[in-house]
Amino acid sequence: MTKSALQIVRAHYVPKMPAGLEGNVRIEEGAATQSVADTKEIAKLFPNTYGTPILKFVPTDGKKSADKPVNVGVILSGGQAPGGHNVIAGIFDGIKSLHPDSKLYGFLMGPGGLVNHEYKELTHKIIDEYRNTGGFDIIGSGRTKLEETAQYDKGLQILKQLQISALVVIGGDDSNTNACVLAEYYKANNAGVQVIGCPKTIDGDLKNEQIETSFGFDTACKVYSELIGNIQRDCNSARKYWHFIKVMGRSASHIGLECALQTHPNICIVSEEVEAKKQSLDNIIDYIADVIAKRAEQGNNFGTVIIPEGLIEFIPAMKALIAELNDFLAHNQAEYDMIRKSEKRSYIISKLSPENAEIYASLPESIALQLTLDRDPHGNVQVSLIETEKLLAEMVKTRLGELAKEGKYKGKFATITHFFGYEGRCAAPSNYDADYCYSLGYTASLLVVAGKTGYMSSVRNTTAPAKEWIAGGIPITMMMNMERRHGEMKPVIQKALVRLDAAPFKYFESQRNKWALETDYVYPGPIQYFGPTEVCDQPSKTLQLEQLGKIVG
Ligand code: FBP
Repeated sequence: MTKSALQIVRAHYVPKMPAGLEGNVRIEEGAATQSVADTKEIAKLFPNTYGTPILKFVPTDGKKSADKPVNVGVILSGGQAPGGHNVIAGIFDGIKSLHPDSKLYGFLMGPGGLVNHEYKELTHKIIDEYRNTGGFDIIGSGRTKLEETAQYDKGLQILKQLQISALVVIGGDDSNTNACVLAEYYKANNAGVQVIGCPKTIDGDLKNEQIETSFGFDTACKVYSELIGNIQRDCNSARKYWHFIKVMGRSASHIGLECALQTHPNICIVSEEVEAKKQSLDNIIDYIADVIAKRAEQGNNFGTVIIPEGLIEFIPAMKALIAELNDFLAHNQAEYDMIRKSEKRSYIISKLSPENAEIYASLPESIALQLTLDRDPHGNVQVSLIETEKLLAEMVKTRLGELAKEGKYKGKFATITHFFGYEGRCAAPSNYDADYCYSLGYTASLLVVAGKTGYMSSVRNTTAPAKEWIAGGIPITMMMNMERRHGEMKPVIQKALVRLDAAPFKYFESQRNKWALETDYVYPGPIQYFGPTEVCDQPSKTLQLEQLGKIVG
């Protein structure tokens, strides 16, 4: 494999770790825990793994070792996120440092690899090839949902065959939900296999009191912010385009908000605010058109609009429509697939309630069809395939035309649309993600050796220097609630949406009118891997505001 100069040098980067993980550790246990909501239902569904305490690893004297080798399996699940390879390197180094004969097996292409018995042993040589690199290609990833006992039993066969006593699932909220269900099943059946989760997703929506951030968010946002900054410098140079930029984040707007904090665009829509204020699509269009008209009055016929990928599902009327579509398609997908493309739209209209049928009928043909595309295996609309940026640009153009007729807008409006998602998911991890991921993996290995199951690896205090980070384990049931999926109520990890009362949004809110009219762009430039710590090691602005209450760098 030909390597870039950066890859060759970066392979030697030694991730910074919490001081507590460098020597021997002991476990400090907190009090019994409860799920965030629906405690009775969750406790009943997870009788063997519910309510366990929060764990913290603290340094202790003595030699760091395990009595016997441990064989561990690892799965990468869901969308790629920078740093996954370092989580695996951390698990590998962790189990090897505790016993040199320990083995790590990677299941290929996601949870499906476990069920289909597709795996490979990860050796020193393989791990060294992938240290500090982006991507999930070391073993591949997939979105198979583990939800049938037949799958768990099939998985158990290979785990037994390879004498694997613990499985680490690296994934987002849905995949960690799977991990928890699997942990419960194996415990209930005395299978002798522990299951540990690791918080991954660029979307940043797997976080709570104990999990500060999901890995990959930091790097992905830095990549998008570099690109947005470059676009802003271009549009401030040519002064002739409005750029409508959709950024990934299937549900929550954390990515859009973080990019706004890093780049100061003229407009950033936050889905959670749209929902809270019960805004309609027309309200959003009016807001964007108003800013454009005001900038035009100053002679500035250019600007940037950041749009979160999940916006459409947060507009209350659209949300109701999508919910009905989800339920309908969950039960009638086969029939829908048989309908000819030209008749799909009228077929759907005939099946919806009158209110939703009217909204559906009012959408442009392309967007209407995009709303009925195949759901992912978890029953979610694939919002990355819905071209919201084009929809908004089109609708704003029409609105500006109306304003011009009323004599309220005199300007030129030319748009360019962008979608940034896949560009950032496999970038070489920033120092933050390289360090955080390695520590998460190493911590997972300690949870395994401590015999724990149904826990998520956690590393906290990450706005402090890495030496002061705190490693531990959080019971996954603690993060769960009941939600409607595929037309049924299911236990799932609660998604962390943008909180409108929390510091990142509050800061954005205090600045956005200024950013709208002044051209106050920030150009963050590319991620730096070598150089002064204030350039290379800064955590995301979201994390700085959440943990420290201010932006420090
Ligand atoms: P995860 O939640 O699995 O981490 O994936 C998040 C994400 O990157 C979203 O931002 C995006 O909507 C989705 O994956 C795209 O999915 P796919 O990779 O299947 O196209």
